[in-house]
Amino acid sequence: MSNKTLRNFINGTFVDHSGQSCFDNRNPIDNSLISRVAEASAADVDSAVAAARAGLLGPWGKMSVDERAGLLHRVADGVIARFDEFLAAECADTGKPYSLARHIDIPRGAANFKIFADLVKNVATESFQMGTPDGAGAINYAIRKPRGVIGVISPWNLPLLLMTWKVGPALACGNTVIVKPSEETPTTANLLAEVMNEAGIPDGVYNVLNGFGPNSAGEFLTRHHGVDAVTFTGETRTGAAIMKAGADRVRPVSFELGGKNPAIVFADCDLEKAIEGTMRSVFANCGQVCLGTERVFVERQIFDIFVERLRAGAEALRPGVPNDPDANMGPLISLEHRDKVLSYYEKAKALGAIVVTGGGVPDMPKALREGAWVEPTIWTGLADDSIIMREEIFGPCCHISPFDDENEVVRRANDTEYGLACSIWTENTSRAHRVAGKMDVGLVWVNSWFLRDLRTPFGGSKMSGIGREGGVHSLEFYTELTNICVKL
Ligand code: NAD
Ligand code: 6OD
Repeated sequence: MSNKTLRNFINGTFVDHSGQSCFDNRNPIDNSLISRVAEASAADVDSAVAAARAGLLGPWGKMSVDERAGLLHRVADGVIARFDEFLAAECADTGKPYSLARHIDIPRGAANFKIFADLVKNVATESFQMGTPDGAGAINYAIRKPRGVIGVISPWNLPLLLMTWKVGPALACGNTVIVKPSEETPTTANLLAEVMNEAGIPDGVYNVLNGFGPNSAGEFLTRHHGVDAVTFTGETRTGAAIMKAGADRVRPVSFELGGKNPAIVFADCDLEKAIEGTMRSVFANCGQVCLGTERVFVERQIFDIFVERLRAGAEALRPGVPNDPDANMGPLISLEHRDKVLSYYEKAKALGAIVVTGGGVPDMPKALREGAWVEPTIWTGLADDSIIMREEIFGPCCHISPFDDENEVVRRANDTEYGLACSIWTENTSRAHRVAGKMDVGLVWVNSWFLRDLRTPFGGSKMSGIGREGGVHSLEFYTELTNICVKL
């Protein structure tokens, strides 16, 4: 039993948690206790907001862009210097394989600071000359200012990566932040607080509040009048609650929400690449990636071989603990989330799906039986309007349907309330561009998946989000533009 307690981090200090209510942080591989976590009260939220507001006026607010960027490089270097600690913490909180977190979560957690620090140094603002009746003219130029205190609410699936994806640009633009990590995965936000202090980030610039959503730190933060903007990644219905919380003060929000992403596999694809990519897009991180594929459409000529190859791939996946070099699949995030995923597995059966593989809980060694393990699962045979095809499941599963022509598959793939991502597999370049342009989503990958250039716009349409972040689009959200018009 662990006796470690994670504390809230306010104004550069881990605050005393005596007398505070604490909750358990459990490891999903076996449900063992990792740590206790001090839940932030409304008074802690007030203190964090006061610290973050003061932080805007302190040394942070007076630094040049170069000075701030230099400090953010030190933060990135500090994460890399403590790589193994971040890796162990992230894998304990999530159960994900070291092999995955080593290549994605931790390096991206560091890169998010460097990329945006460099970006802000190199983006010009706009300027327009205009004529005036007296002939003298005028000049307009726009300047960017930080928005102020940014509330960052993040999820559990890629905790460090998705939190720093917001914190990196927010700080690069000169804001201060209050992070509310997911209650399921609080550890790396806490470790990052130590790195912030080691790097010399001034007090009040980075604050961390632990807790839940409704009637807890999440809601207290998003309702707080001292917060100038909220950036959120998580479920669509949570986004709706956060939007309502900020509505009376018309506060800006940036939302990265759920998805029900299609993959479209044409008969002229490179089958090896399509199978490899779809294996990743369906099963990576135990299917808990917002960009992941849950609806696969395969052209009828290759339907049977594709289903057979994906089945073989799914059955070759090896569930196991994060540091097992032979394992390539972890558990779901929690027993509660497993109940949700298993309820869809049952619904699929009840609807008459053909269960190509999986559909239940794997037989794990005794020591891991209390963990949130679930089988990778593939279905065929369901209608496009079935619940399995419409609702985000967020588990290692997909439904595969055949299609006969391009227009038909575009219509069916777009027939969803979500609009986050799509993968298209074809060797026909014209078709790739044609179909890509018709997809009602924020992100299309052709012959790949989750290939990320951080300078590009990222986000979803329809119920998958509001706004875009990445590159200059992050600057649009994390800064306020003032146009100055000078009459000559
Ligand atoms: P979630 O919405 O349950 O929780 C996300 C965060 O919001 C947590 O920190 C939680 O405590 C907080 N929260 C919950 N209710 C709140 C409230 N009323 N007010 C303020 N904060 C509140 O999401 P999750 O289960 O952690 O993550 C999985 C979901 O996130 C999936 O739907 C997935 O698609 C989505 N997601 C989207 C993206 C994207 O980029 N579009 C990326 C990752 C995850
Ligand atoms: O790569 C990113 O920047 C990003 N936001 C990824 C989101 C993954 C969702 O689970």
